[in-house]
Parts: sequence; structure tokens; C-alpha cells
Amino acid sequence: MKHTLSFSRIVLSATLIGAGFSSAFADETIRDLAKERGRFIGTILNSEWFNDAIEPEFEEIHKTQFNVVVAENEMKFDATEPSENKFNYTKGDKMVEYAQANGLRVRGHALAWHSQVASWVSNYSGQKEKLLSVLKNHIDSVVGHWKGKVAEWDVVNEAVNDEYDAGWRSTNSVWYEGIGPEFLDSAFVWAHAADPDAELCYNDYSLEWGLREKSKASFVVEQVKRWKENGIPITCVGTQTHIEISHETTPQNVRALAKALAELGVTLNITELDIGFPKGSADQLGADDYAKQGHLYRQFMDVFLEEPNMGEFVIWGLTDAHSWLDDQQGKTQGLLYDKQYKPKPAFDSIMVSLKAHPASEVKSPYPESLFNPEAIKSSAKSTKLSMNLVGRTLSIAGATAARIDVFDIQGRPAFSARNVKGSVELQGVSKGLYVVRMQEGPKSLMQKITIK
Ligand code: 9MR
Repeated sequence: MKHTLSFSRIVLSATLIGAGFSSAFADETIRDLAKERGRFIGTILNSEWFNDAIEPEFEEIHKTQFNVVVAENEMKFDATEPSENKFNYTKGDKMVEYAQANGLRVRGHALAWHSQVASWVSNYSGQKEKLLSVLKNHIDSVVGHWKGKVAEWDVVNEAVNDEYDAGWRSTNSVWYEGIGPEFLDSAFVWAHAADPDAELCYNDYSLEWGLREKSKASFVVEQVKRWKENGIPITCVGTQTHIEISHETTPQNVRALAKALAELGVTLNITELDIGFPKGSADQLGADDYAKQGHLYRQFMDVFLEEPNMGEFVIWGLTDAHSWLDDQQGKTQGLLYDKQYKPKPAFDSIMVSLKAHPASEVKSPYPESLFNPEAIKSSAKSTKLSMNLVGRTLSIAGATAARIDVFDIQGRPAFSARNVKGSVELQGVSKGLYVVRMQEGPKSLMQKITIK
């Protein structure tokens, strides 16, 4: 792709050349190379950015080098619904506007998580019906507010425990303890109803430890299989991938996970990558250490580009000057840019991997329309599904072989039919309020119905 050097890029290139690290690729961006390959590469906007307390280089690099963004803390439950049913979207809106102005995709993080839940929710501990309505109202409101603007949500985050024999996280989770595991299924159904076009992910850490029997990754794959069989609208898994320099087998474990999810028709995204050195080691690190870090980053990028069902490569921070690794973990120096905003060897390694995988050979899991605005217009024209219920007869239009799934108000599957054309009888569904999802290829429509 040909591009003219913008003023900001010239300034940026100048800042990259100097003492310490320097990049051999100062005039090229990993964003452009990823985009040509139908992929997204991104990083967070740190909380300091939202508070206007970050160096100007941060945003300059951020909007030049990345094409997907996620808020470090500002779209979490405690930030968006600090008091019951009183929503605060100010900081999230700031990010969405920034993303729109600079052509970045937005990931929403996170809807149902045991951590960073507003404190008022614990007033309802153990009250199943109330917690279901609290979570539903939160998802309806937050996803509804950013409908069409947030491309993908981490619907459920970190719901699997850290046991050797993995299972659901059953303690210290207000959602699990009060509702049971059906909070996960319900969360996906509600999120899909609020924005049928958004991609919906299950996101967790330690998935990079491999698919051994009873592992977290194997447990997640089993759940994804169940969700797909039951028509629960999951489209992606996020592997956070907070690792250490010694974790050399993890890229190939991520490859194996991608392949397992490909069989289920689900995308795998790397959502929070960082590759840290032991805390306190920063002063002793030399060229070999940074080369080793770069090698691991490159292996992740190689896997990412070679697996056709991987879409986003997101790093949990831009600069070592602002990283949760130093603040909250026994780790340090895990990101692509050093504390002076100089690109580290890891940056060049990612660039080299992108260049070694020509665009013609990299498959994208996304429709062409995501990267090509003209195609967006023409696909919008063809996305005209509609449905209408009379008695128990659901008439459909705009599809020739649709899949119909009916969920009760708690998100449990109540009816399912495939290859529907014209109409379908909702046999055996008792009276009440339901959500119907109609799908044909990439087109999908959700609608509430009442069976009387
Ligand atoms: O980077 C986030 C940090 O600022 C917060 O204090 C912390 C609180 O839980 O969350 C960090 O982000 C986490 C993310 O939301 C989920 N996966 C682990 C991330 C690092 O802790």
C-alpha cells in the first residue's frame, strides 16, 4: 500500500531515532502491514491517557502504529455503572471518539467479570433473580449505548478457576455464587440481543498453557463446543497471554488452541499480550535478552498470521513507562516500547514477521467490508432480514436457509431449527417472552417475541 508521510509520522520517525533503541523500520507501521493482511494489531489506552496524564508521544505512537484499541479500565463494570442503574459513559465515549477519528477498531472490555464489579452489586449477593436483572440491565445498557461503535466485547472474563482440574470459578464471583454457571450463557444472549453485529468473546488468562487433559484451555474449548451446539452466540475466544521470557512453548500452544477453535467456527484473538522479565532485572538486561524477547514476540506474530481464524493481536500496554507489570506483577519491561518511547527489538521482530508473511498468503477471518468502506455499503444493502410472529408461526424474510434459535428470558435455548425458508412453527414452546435469533451466513437478526 502506498502512503504519503503525514506530519505526525515525520515527527514520530524523528523521535524514534536517537539514543538507546532504534528501529530499522521508522517509516513503516505495523498497523498498515496488519491492515493489508486483513488483521488488527493493537494496544490499550492506559488509564493515564483518559486522565490526560500521559506523555504526548503515547498518543502519537498509538494512533500511528495500531488499528484496534481497548480501554485499560474504563469500560469495566465499576467504571460504567458506579451506582445502580446510573451509567457513566464519559471516558468510554472519549475512547470511541478517538478511535473513530483515527480509524481504530474498538474492543469492549469487559461485561461479566468477578473483578472490578461496582461495590453496590454485593448488596444483592446470593439473590439469583435480582442479580440476573442487574447483569441483564448492565449488558443491555452498556452494549446498547455503544451499539455499532464497539466491534467486539469480552462478554465474560476469567470465569474459569486456576485449579489443576479446571472448572468454573465458583468462589469470589458474585455472578457465579448468586446465579450459577448459567450467568455465562445469559450474558452472551443478552449481549447479542443488544448488538447483533458485535463479535462476542470469552476471554481468559493461562490459556497459553496448552490443551492437556483438564487444562484451562481444554475446559474452555469444551464450553465453546457446548455453546455452539446450544446456539449461544459466542464468536471468539480471547487468550490474554501475560507471559514471562522463559515461557518458550506458549506460542505453539496458542497455535494448537487456534486450531481447536477453528473446528468450532470460532476466532481466537490474542487480547492482552506482554512478555515480562523478572522484576528488578531491568538494569542487568542486555541485547541478548531483548533479542530473546523479540524472538518470542515474533513467534506469536508468526502463529497469529499463519492461523486463519486469528483476528486481533493486542498487547497490554504500549510503553514500559506505563505497565501493570511493574505496578502489580513481579515482572518488568514486557512491552514493545521502552520507557523513553523507543521501539525495542520486539517491535522490529513483529515488523519482520509481518513482512515475512505476504498479504496474499494471509487469510483474514473478517469480511472484506471491515477494511474496505465501499464493501460496507454493499453488504449493508443485502443485510435485510426480518421476522414476524402470528400465533406460533414465525414468518421470515430475507433468508433462504436460516437458522432460527429461540431463547427464554434467562438465555436458555427453548427451540432451534435449521434451513428455514418462509416460516417455521414454534412447536412445544410454552407461553411467555422470548428472544429469537435468525442467522444466515454473516447476516443475523435478534428480536423479542411474546407467545400468547
Ligand atoms: O491493567 C489493569 C490495571 O490497571 C487494573 O488495576 C487491574 C485491576 O484488575 O486490571 C488490569 O487489567 C487486567 C484486565 O482487565 C484483565 N486481565 C488482566 C489484566 C491485568 O491485570
